[in-house]
Amino acid sequence: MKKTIQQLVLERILILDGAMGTMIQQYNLREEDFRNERFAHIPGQLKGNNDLLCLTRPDVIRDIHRKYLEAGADIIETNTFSSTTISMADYHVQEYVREMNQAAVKLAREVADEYTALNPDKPRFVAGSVGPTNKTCSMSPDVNNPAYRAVTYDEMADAYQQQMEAMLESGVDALLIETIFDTLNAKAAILAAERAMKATGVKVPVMLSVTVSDTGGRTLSGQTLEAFLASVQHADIFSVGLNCSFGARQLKPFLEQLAARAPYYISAYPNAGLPNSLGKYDQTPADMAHEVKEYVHEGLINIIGGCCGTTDAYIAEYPALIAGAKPHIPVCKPDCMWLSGLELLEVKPEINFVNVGERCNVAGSRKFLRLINEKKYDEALSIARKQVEDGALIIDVNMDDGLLDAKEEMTTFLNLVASEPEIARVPVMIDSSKWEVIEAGLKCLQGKSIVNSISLKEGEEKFLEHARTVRQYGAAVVVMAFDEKGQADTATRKIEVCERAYHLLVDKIGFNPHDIIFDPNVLAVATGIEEHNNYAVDFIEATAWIKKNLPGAHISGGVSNLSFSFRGNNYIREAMHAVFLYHAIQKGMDMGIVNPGTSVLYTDIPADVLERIEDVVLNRRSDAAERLIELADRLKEASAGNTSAGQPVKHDAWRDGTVEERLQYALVKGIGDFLEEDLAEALPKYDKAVDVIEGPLMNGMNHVGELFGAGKMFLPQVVKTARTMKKAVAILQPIIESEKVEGTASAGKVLLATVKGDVHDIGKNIVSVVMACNGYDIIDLGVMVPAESIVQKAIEEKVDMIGLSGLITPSLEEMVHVAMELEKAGLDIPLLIGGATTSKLHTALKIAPVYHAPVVHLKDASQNAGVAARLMSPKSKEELAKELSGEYEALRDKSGMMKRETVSLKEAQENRLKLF
Ligand code: THG
Repeated sequence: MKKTIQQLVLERILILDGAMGTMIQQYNLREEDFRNERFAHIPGQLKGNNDLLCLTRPDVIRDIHRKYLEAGADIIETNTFSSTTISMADYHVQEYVREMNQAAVKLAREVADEYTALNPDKPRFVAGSVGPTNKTCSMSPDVNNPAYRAVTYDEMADAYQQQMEAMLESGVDALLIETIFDTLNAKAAILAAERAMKATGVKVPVMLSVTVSDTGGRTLSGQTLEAFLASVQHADIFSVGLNCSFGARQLKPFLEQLAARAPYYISAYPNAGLPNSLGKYDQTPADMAHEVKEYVHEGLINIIGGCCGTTDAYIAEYPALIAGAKPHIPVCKPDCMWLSGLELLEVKPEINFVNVGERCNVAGSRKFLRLINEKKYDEALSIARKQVEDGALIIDVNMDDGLLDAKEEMTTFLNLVASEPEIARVPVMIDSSKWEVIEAGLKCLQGKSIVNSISLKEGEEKFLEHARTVRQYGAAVVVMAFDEKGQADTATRKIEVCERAYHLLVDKIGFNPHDIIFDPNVLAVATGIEEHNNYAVDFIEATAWIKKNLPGAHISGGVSNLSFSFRGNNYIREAMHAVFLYHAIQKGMDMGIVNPGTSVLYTDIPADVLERIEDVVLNRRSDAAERLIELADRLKEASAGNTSAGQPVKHDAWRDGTVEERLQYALVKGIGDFLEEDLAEALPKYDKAVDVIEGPLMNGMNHVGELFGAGKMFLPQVVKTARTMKKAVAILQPIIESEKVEGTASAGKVLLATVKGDVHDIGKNIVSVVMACNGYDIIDLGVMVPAESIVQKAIEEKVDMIGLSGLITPSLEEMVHVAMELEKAGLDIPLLIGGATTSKLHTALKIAPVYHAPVVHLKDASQNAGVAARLMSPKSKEELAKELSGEYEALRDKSGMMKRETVSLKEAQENRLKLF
């Protein structure tokens, strides 16, 4: 009987194969290979759609699988990284995804089985490769609209489920959800895997592999690896690991982080080192093996393979490396609650209290309600930001108002929160009495959040159904002490309801007890109704009982409810909350929905006030309420005129700097609140409004670039910075316009695009701003722009120059493709090249040779205006072209690649001739 992966992983380190793309490149396939006769009718280019080769060149894919098996791979991955309707839509072949997945699994299965038959002691396995797709659920591709999403969670889950069902039916041994860059995409994939396994009746191990995007070790969507682990904690996971990102050496510290916390087997498949300036990987198999050896020796891994740049030669190094080595032993499951936003919140027993910010609640804050009603989301976000600054570890969000579309507002607000890294750092508590609103909220959050709330109000069945759904989305849950009879008010009732709910959740459906938060109902005291007097005591008693008798569970409550009868007297209210928390926390209350801005401490309350408040909270005398009301009235008179009622107004130290310093700080932190006043102050100091942009604002942006490069900022923060920059420019725009000399013509027309395959546009957007400020008309085609669209638009709009942007390595090749298309179309428009992986060397070697017009590489956005000005005058353009060709020539000579490039120029020119 063939051993399973689960059995083998206990015995030794398993070898995964290497890159599929790198191997495919070696076959030098042409458009006809990808297209074949079968896809002759499909418009656009199919070359580059590697997954399609399972249908059009199965011999090549089979050959690659065989090479990896020959090299010693225990597990081979199907050639299906992009085989979802979402990714395939780019190539207009989305209707074939089912067949593609089936064919891919069949190919891999056959070859793997053939090798197993040759040596049954080394069984071979097939993992279904599931990539992240080309879209992201938790980020907006549109800088102007951070709430926008190009794809929804449901669409993503459906597309994945379709792919996975085809894989499971065709015989995969595991599902490998890989190159995870957005945890919300991954959560949709995990849900899809569960659904697909249920639908097909085939259960296989689920493997996850994350890619980190910056040297700080975060995902592209900004999560730390610890936060990621919390987000996927609900899933039945076989292994977790890292792939792509960096070479083995650079990946190691992050692998260590993961292995120290993840209660799963650990996998790693790094790139063959870091790419050089041409986007190629130079590391040799022996070099890579040398780095991987450390993983093996330190017991970090269970599964090892290769990503970009690796081939069978790299994998062939592994068998000797792992022989006799001890596999990693997974750590234990956490013994506490894990929550996450972009960062992890570990609610350990030693944390005595977690405060949840209550202010983003349309029912609990008039201001928040007004802002949402008026769609002033920026200010509404400031309320959230302030709470986090004030120390809220979680923020509660509630949109339940009769006149609002709560579901839509929840979605919009949470999407906006996701693009505010200072807020998104913390987990969210989704607060609604409408189930559909809660579900909508869960679909927006990549972190592990809290559902607030479920209860036994509608009986056991509904309660458990909701609990199962909560778990499926990977959230923790607040359980209100409500049942079919209504709200539990006495200690006995609270205990009875919570105990019943606990056993249903834990015993009946195996809900993780650490993920249960009981809310025994904080109800208003001192209302004048005698039955209400013991409410706080009842809560505290129930808390003590729950803590002792329902292991793992947490206790929370809406603290501000307690003091409703003292509305209008903030000091008394806050003092009451402090007193209540002081007693409840001692008995085990470990969470609470509170106003994090409160400044009243239990120890600061004067003795006479404290006595009267404790009389009320602890229900110590029958006239307690009257005596507190009397005291409250006296205090109110005394503090008349003191509007802040015990809350000193906070002063931000950064506001004391020079205007340049403030602008830079605002940019780096992405704070738009003071831009108006700071820019107004800066303007008189500069000649022209444009100078403010090119001076202090660009300095700020450059500082951001440095911080990002040093791993001290992560992408969502940078995106926010770009938005703030945009906002600053929008404020200056009218002044720039008015400073333009009347009747001045446009400085020129510039077409900008992020090339196909790439979604990054921060750099491009900055260029757009800077160029627009310099009087250029900008036509921005956005991201993922195919070469055909660039050519067509350039002709239609008669642009003066084209700027191409890209951040990822494959964009380099796409830029060459665009340049070739421009040449083919007989155009003479200068080309500007920019973006993180681009370089002067690559431009000289690969792009300039295929296009006869000037091709200029720009190091950063500040160079654009200068170069553009030179391109606009025929004389200086010629000079620039000469300079460039000299420089490029020298670079080409230096790297000795002249010959090959001359050929491709000739090829391009021949193509051009064909057209005429
Ligand atoms: N349990 C759980 N969730 C809850 C509650 C609870 N969510 C809502 C609420 N109760 C907790 N949140 C608040 C928020 C604000 C106030 C009270 C509870 C509050 N607001 C001021 C008032 O009404 O006087 C409004 C002041 C203003 O407009 O600024 O007191 O119990 N699970």
